[in-house]
Amino acid sequence: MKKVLITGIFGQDGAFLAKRLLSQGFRVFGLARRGGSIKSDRLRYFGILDDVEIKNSEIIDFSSILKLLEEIKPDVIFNLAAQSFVQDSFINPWMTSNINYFGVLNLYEAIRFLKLDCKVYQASTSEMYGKTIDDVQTEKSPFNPQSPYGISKLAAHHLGVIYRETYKLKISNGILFNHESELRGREFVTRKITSQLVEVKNESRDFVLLGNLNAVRDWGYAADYVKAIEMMNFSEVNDDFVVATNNITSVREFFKKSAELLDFKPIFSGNNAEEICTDKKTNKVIMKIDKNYYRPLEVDYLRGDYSKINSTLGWKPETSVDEMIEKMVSFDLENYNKNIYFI
Ligand code: NAP
Ligand code: F7E
Repeated sequence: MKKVLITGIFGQDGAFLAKRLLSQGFRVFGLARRGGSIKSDRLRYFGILDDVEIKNSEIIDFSSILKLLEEIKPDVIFNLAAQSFVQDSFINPWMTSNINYFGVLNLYEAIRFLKLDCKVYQASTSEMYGKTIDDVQTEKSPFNPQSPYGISKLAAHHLGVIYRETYKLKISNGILFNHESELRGREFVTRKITSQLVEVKNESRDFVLLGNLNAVRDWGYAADYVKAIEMMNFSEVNDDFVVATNNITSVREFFKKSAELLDFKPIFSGNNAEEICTDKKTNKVIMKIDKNYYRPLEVDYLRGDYSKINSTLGWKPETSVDEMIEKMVSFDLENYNKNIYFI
């Protein structure tokens, strides 16, 4: 039975991936930092917490990673562990860089030291493109990161390329564009919108406070995207692949679609920080701008071309952004007040 190690297993992608791999009979180990039981909520939600072998470890502690790899000797590693919140990377740039770059260096050096012949997936990101020049980003588009998060991930991305070429490590970098789900952390804008709009509907919140409504993202569904990363790590190819939908939606449109599913009639008025959204049915304000949610530097526009992974591995997105928003809104409605947090 193949042994798979997933770092960051308590996160959104870790949970979807563990569920997929367990259902195919793999032995799944999960690297996670010690923490309250709330961190394992996603695995508990899928009913798989007892099926994964959780190892408490720290990606930034080299000796801890070395001992873990020596003990497990995994055939396949998915490195998902990261400080993944872009806004937080401006507040904690050192820790973000430490986890997202030096953590990856630790992993690759431990693999080299132990001479493991394993496949590795590294979670690269569309944030590496940052201030984009191309209308649609491919594996060949220039990188121009706009945050400490983007820089840390770009450094790790290049490290993977260098270790693949120099030491023949079997590394694939997945350049994943934003992917969301009902298991997404509530600080990210999509789940913030769906969960807080449900609270507005239930009258336990007055309105949703948001930042830049004009930001445009290529949003896909996380369950589709973990299928792509599984395909990368179980193929013979070691390469870099964009995973995206090639469809774009602004934050404003995402809010509007979510509000309409909850039977609001959203009307936007005002400009910039004075913009509000009113429910035409009740005349109540359901969204306001809070400048605290503006980023020091913004990534305005991302749109990915998934042709390479489609022609090489046969992957394509299956869930549209509208279907995904429906899933997220339904989930938040059903689970309102049930204390399911997915932090
Ligand atoms: P997530 O929900 O934030 O999960 C990341 C996990 O990493 C968390 O469970 C976190 O655990 C863990 N972690 C953080 N620091 C760690 C450390 N020092 N040692 C061990 N574990 C640590 O992120 P996700 O959305 O599932 O994304 C998975 C990966 O893909 C991340 O690397 C992210 O940067 C990348 N990515 C995500 C997207 C997206 O749109 N979702 C797009 C492109 C790339 P704690 O609770 O202990 O912090
Ligand atoms: O922001 C704008 C914000 O925090 C999306 C991570 O998974 O995807 C994610 O990074 C956009 C930004 O995701 C609010 O300014 C407006 O333009 O949901 P987000 P992100 O920064 O794109 C990439 C691919 C990753 O790799 C990351 O790990 O929405 N926005 N108002 C807001 N964002 C938040 N969070 N909160 C707001 O109130």
